[in-house]
Amino acid sequence: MFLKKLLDGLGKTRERIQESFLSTGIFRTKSFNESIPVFEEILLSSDVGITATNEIIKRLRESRIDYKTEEDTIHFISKILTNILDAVEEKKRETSPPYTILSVGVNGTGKTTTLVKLANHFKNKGENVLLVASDTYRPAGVEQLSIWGKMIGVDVLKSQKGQDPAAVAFDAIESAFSKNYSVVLIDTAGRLHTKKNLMEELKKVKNVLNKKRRDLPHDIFLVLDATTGQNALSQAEIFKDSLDVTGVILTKIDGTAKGGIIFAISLEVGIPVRYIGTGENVEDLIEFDPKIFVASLFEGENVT
Ligand SMILES: Nc1nc2c(ncn2[C@@H]2O[C@H](COP(=O)(O)OP(=O)(O)OP(=O)(O)O)[C@@H](O)[C@H]2O)c(=O)[nH]1
Ligand SMILES: [Mg+2]
Repeated sequence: MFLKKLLDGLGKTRERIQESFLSTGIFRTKSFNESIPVFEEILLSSDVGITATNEIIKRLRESRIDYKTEEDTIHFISKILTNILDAVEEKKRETSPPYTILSVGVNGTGKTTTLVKLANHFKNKGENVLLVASDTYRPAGVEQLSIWGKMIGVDVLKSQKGQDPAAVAFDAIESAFSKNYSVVLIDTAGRLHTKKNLMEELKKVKNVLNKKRRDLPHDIFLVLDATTGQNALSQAEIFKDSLDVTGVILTKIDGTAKGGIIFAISLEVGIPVRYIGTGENVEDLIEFDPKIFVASLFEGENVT
């Protein structure tokens, strides 16, 4: 089930990589040196990006392994790719309730949808979840969250248009303490008059939580839209500079062949990818696992 979702979700990126391998016969009919530029092209066309592609090719050249079979080659390439993702993988840590997550990102990347998916995920694990509509910039956002909350059976803390998002976050934590919510998910705006305003507002939300209790928020998830490719990368740089982003959630991976951006994010930005969004429904969220992700790119149906 989990794997099928990943395989379907990664459909276009997988096709791009697998078809390229099959049709060009690289590392099979061509020599190592002839294969390298073709492989480079495959990586670039999947939006792995120049820096990450160069690094992967460098590691491949340095290996100087005499690949006898296609399996050998794929196995080794998979190892290189997994190592890149593993290098930034965040270790699981203990958090005391309410486990508090702030979602941030530019407008339309999928923040609200993703928080609803997370709410559903935690609710199914038996947690008492509160969704918080801290996007006070766009009233439709509050409405959107309320509707979803009702659908999945999770409480939603609503806000008024123009209300201070930091005040909403403050109320949310008060409410979590008094009503024993074990998970608090705070949705924020993606658009304000300027980027600077947005960053300042998000910092304020974070600081209010932090004043309430030193360990809050536990996670700040940056939501990035995979279909925007290299653009997502520059957003990651900007948000990382302004906020202590603890993880990336890469959405809309189902609609793009640009899934390779995940390697650029890991290698160049150094933020671990924590979840990936594979569709518009509440179940379409997968906890990210580097090994399974890479294996499913190459091995498809054979992954176990
Ligand atoms: N195919 C696909 N669509 C997605 C995914 N995640 C979100 N979407 C769609 O992307 C659109 C925008 O999603 P929202 O959750 O409203 O994005 P947002 O970041 O909250 O937007 P703003 O609040 O306006 O900044 C919606 O149509 C979602 O259904 C995904 O993983 N796959
Ligand atoms: Mg939203």
